[in-house]
Amino acid sequence: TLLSVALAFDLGASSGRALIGELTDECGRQQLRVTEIHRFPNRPVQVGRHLHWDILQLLQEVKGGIRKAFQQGYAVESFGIDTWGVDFGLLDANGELLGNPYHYRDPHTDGLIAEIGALIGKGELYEQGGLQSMPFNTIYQLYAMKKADSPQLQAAQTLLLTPDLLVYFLTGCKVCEFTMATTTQLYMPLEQVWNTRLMERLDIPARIFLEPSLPGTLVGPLADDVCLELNVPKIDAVAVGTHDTESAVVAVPAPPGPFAYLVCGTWSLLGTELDTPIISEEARELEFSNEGGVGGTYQLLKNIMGLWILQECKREWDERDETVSFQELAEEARSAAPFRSMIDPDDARFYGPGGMPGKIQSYCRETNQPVPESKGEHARCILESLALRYRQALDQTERLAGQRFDGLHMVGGGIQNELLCRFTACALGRPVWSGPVEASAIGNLLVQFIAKGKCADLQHARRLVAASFPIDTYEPLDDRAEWDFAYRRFIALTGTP
Ligand code: ADP
Ligand code: LRH
Repeated sequence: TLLSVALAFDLGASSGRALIGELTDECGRQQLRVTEIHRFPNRPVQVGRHLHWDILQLLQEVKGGIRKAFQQGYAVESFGIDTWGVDFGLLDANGELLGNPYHYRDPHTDGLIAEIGALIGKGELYEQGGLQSMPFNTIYQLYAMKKADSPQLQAAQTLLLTPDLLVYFLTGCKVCEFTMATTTQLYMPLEQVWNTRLMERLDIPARIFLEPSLPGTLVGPLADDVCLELNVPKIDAVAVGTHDTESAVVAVPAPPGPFAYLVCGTWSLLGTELDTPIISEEARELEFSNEGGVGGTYQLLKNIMGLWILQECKREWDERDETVSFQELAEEARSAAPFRSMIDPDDARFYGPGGMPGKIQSYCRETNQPVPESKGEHARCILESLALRYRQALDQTERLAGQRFDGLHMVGGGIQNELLCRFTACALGRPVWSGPVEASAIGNLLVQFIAKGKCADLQHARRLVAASFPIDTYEPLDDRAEWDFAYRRFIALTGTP
């Protein structure tokens, strides 16, 4: 029996997709069946000095996904949208979008971590926001606009974070979903209120922030004109865990009890799920984030540069007409020599777009290591370095949470890189359980089912994932000594145990 049908849009920094989720019950055995009906690239656009998202193109793709769902005969009852964190659009007094949203990698936030840190105090910022200071956090973006005397910011009446903005375009309803709100660094997770005092001190207008709504809130139905345009019925939008990372954590197939996870895509988010934030001195020193999650959880996690580095190498090689797939890159990495050179993936030079192979080479040259030349050597260097960074972040998570984890759950697009999963298991000396790939979209669907009372809670949701999707296990190999030695080199290189 078909219990419920929902539609999820998951927009990552590199691509977006629409998945249909059908919740079924066969003789008391519930399962979730997912079908991908639409996939599209997410390509930022450089305009003058600024980097923007093509928000209208993304809206067009979402509309296309809704239309396709009904054309293909799915009796969709609701939809939800999750996206990458921190970014936003500003609405004027008439509810119209003021300008193209900035991409979080726009250089206008360069230097602002230090500037706001000096103004407010790094300790105070962390105590109040509980977040790793990343240059892209909404606070720095708004401060950059303020410093530029942005007429947009002056005219702004409402700030809508990207998923809320897309939902607004489709329904006309304005909400601020909680998990995204906690990525702004302007929200206080302990007090559970906006940090209006900090806004005042930075001259960021408090009027533009809406009261956060919890994941699972019903936003409203598709607007009449959208239904007419797409020739679809008035289905409801649900504010899911609209931050993609939080949706992904919902779909980690862990049994009850503490677990460690790695959400592996453009970024690598490694951490554990908690009931309350940990905002200690040690957490501040290690710069761990406490992000609001689904179902009253907090995610203590480290934001690691991730497969962005490989993605950017691939983009550069593709542009030079040496087109290569991620699969081929993994193959070439497999045949390259092990532990030749390593990078600190979180070195600031790797953050901005462009020239990535050259940045890796200069890092290796500066640190007196062999310089990677071939694509395989670059890819091997990136994948080994990421695996070592994961070991470091898992150790730190354990220290902060006072837990020991038997292994690591990996979810997200990056787990299609089997070599990375293998390397991670070897670096950790513990098993890696990988799957599902489309964790964010699946978590998005599950929160819709929870909102409709078809699924009880997070635990029920995770049981459904475990029952519905294949999970692969990677055991460490017998090259422990080599990985331990490489880890010591990595720690010496990055300087933080
Ligand atoms: P995001 O949602 O952040 O855009 P995804 O979760 O879609 O990212 O993951 C994208 C990453 O997954 C890419 O950077 C790439 O490294 C990896 N990837 C995607 N497809 C494959 C594949 N077929 N083989 C190996 N890796 C892949
Ligand atoms: C991953 C992610 C991550 C960061 C970044 C901006 O897609 O959401 O959690 O916040 O994007």
